[in-house]
Amino acid sequence: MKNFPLIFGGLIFGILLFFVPSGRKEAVTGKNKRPAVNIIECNPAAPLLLNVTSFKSRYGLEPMRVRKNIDLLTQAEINAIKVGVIKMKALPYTNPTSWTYQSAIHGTLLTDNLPLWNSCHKPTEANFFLAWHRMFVYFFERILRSKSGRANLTIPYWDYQTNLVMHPAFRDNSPGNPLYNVRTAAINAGGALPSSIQTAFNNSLDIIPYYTFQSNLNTGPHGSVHTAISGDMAGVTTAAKDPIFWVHHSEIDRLWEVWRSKCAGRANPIDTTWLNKTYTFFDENGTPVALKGSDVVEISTQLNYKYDDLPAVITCPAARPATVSRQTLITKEAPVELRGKKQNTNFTRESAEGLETFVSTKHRNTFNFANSVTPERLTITFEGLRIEQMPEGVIEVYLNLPAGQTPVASSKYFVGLLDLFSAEHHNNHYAAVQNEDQTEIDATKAARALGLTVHSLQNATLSFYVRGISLRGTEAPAAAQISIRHIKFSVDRYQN
Ligand SMILES: [Cu+2]
Repeated sequence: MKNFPLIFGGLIFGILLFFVPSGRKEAVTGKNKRPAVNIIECNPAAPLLLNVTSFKSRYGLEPMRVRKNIDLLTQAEINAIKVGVIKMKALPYTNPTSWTYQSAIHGTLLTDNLPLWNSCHKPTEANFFLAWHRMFVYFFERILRSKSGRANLTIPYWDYQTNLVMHPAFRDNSPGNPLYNVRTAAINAGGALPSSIQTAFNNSLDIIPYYTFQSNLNTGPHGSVHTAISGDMAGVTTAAKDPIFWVHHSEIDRLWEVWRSKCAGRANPIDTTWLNKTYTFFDENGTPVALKGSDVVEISTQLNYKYDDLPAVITCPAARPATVSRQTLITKEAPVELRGKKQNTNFTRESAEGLETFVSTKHRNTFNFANSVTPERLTITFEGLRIEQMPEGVIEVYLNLPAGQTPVASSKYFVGLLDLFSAEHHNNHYAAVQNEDQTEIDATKAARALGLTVHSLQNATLSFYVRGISLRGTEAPAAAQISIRHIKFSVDRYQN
């Protein structure tokens, strides 16, 4: 109860927020030509700051709720989700608990710029990708639950490791099904996502430093699921309109916990910037509420939910996150053009100044890619992505794939997936800004498997392969039209 004045004050400010016209809001709506994403309302004035203690005063003592694998849901549970979605979709879009308002918090093409709209995927806030989406899904789940009338409703997760086919409830196009959306035809016909998505998720979970894990999860498999499903899911400004978005992000949230449960040095951030970062959302009453990074690190004790296949509390021996320094070794300046199904590019005779420094300062021609807390890590950065045609599938990237060899994601040459989700967003909104439209892949696993030396890095080849959706055992045709201005190889060094 000692937080009562804080809560009461927050409530008053929250109420005021809806009656006091915001000058900033007016200034913004007057200029509809400006890209919506540049106007970011992360924090409406004085939201109610929540934490474990104030949760209890506000929402009462809540039971532990369990997020389940979507394939294990009963028909009654699926029906309750449908009821909630129908009710949210029926509300006016200006209501913060409506379907349109909630999806607009992630991103929208509407120009009203109501509080919190377009909060997501700012390039400068990539370090908060997992935390922001954890809060976003959590408060959306509270809203959906209250609309559904089912006391223990949770958002199920789509476990890509056990099933690459979208749940039928989301593909059923009978009139009135609120979970149906227009997507890649082969997906809605029951086709399987490419299995390279499974490999890419697994590779992310192998990465020990938090920010590297998060980045590789975000800009590889997470984004590739978005673009492979396509339709609304392919763009940041529309993604959360597709009901499958929430199931996808429940899985992304679960994978954060799966990663933690693997221990061996994996640990959440401890830097104060991350811990104190505050984001605002709306709860089921339409009240603006805020959480800090430090409020979402233990889901069962802080947010009262767990996943059906994981322990409620994950305990690992204490680990100290490593610090990172990056050295760029090779840059390929010449643009790479992917036109169609596959493309090779090599780095012979490209700019390699960093490489000379690396060799001379370290007196060696090997890398330390050992699988430990503080190895060196190889990152490939793709700058200046331009997408003219999105593939109906994913783009697999291979390192030093021998000529004539069939690209297979389970092979040692597989590096990861080229993320077009965030790049597409930047193309729309940051086209004038250099270096914004970039993505990267952690290539350490392939580098280790290939026994990469400085010399072999200098002669590296990258191969791009467009992989389509697999429908009844046959890969659907898929092609892309993409150009990349620069490709860089960097080595990150970690120190404990
Ligand atoms: Cu997403």
